[in-house]
Formats: sequence, C-alpha cells, structure tokens
Amino acid sequence: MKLGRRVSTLALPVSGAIAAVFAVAPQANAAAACYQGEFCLYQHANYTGSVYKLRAGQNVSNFGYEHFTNGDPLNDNASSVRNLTNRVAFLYADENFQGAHIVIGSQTSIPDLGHYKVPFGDVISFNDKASSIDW
Ligand SMILES: [Ca+2]
Repeated sequence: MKLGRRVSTLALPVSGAIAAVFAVAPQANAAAACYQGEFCLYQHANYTGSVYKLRAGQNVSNFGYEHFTNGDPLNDNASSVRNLTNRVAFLYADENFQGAHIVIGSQTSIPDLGHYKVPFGDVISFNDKASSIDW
C-alpha cells in the first residue's frame, strides 16, 4: 500500500482557490475502469489505485520490468484483480511462472488478494506477491 502520491499532490504550491477546485475533482486513487476483454491488476484493494492491463493469453514472465500506469512498480505490488476475459489466468509469486500461484477464473474479480479463497481450501494472502502471469 503506497500513499506517496497523495502526499506529493498536497505538496504542490497551489493557491487556496486552485486547491479548492482540485478538491472537487476526481481523486487520483479513484478506481480505473476495467472493460470486457481486459485483465486488470490494481495497486490497492477494491480495484483502487493505479492499474496494469493485459489481454487474454498475454504472458508476462517478469513483473520486474512492468509498471502501473502511474509509474509505480508492478512487481510484488498488486492487491486486487479483475479478469474480464474468457480465459483462466494463473498469477505466480515468482518470476518465470514459478512459486506459489493462484487461479483467476474467467469473468472473476478478487477485491482483496490479501484474502484469496483457495478453491476447496483455506484463505491465504497473495497481497503484494504477484511476479508473473500465464494463461
Ligand atoms: Ca513476488
């Protein structure tokens, strides 16, 4: 969970009048839309914070080279996910599709990877762990 962006916004040298305009503008952390056909990884729980989008079948072997749209690193930093594709995706804790993994079913959203319900199993935390994805 990163709050740095909000803090840096407050540090901008704006007048009180301009700051008041910004106060009613949409927040930078508002949920980014995820559309049919997209797989969306979010920086924070409940599909908030910045987003990183994929298409069905698009494998990424190392999140270490990827960033959310706000520039923050994707690796070990995703907290919720929407799979609005018609494919099943596998998120791995390590690069190159290694380590523990979770299954994100087609048309399935997980609002908090910190409380992922393993099918027929326990609730585990996969928060801030994902490092690769395949299909
Ligand atoms: Ca990881």
